Amino acid sequence: MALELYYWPTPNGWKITIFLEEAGLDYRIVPVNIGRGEQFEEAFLRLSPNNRMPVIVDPETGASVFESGAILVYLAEKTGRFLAPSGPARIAALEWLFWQVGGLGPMGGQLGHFRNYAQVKLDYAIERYANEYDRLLSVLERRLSTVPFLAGTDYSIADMATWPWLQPHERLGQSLDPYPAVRRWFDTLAARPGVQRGLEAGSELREAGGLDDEARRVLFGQKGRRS
Ligand SMILES: N[C@@H](CCC(=O)N[C@@H](CS)C(=O)NCC(=O)O)C(=O)O
Repeated sequence: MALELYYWPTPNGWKITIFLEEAGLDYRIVPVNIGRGEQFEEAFLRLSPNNRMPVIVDPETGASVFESGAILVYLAEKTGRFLAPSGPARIAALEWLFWQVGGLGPMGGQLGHFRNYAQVKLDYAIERYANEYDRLLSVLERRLSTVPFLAGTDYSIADMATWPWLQPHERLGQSLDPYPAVRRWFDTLAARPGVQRGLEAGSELREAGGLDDEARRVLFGQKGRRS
């Protein structure tokens, strides 16, 4: 039976479509239009107490999992792929997975907000998050100068979690030019058919459901639910 993926095509969503495509799992996208505020609906809150996508529901086990890092671990354990079962490679994958979820994702998200969406341009905020995103790129550079993938020798869920937050680096006003090892790793992943399919998954949803004025108010406005 197909896994259900509650999803909208954004970096946090792509982490999961990339895994599902790489592993060749059968899944069905349930769109959660975050531009229109569907993440705040009561039925969704029962699956995702933090009102955010992605979420998966596995009809085979009845499990419902929110938070992209937890979903990736769940899927890796379900399939026995992209996460070592024990030992140093597993710990390394989890280190970099948590690094992404706790650092690169939120910093990239804030940078995107202040650079591309905020109704008031705040130079201080843009500079703060740009510096932090850049610092995290230099952390990646040190790691990827010594190993081909974040967990070491093998491609893992840590790479799948991190790549989607580098994919929009140009839109975030950042360059990979100072980081040759990051660039090599970025291009290696970008060339993988599974990554390309993950990035494409549900892209038609975005075109069909761009942000209208009300959605912008909810997500980004001063009086919206997130202000
Ligand atoms: N820590 C969460 C973050 C998820 C997240 O921020 N999702 C965004 C889209 S990329 C979302 O649902 N946003 C809706 C909102 O901000 O109200 C995870 O890794 O799953």
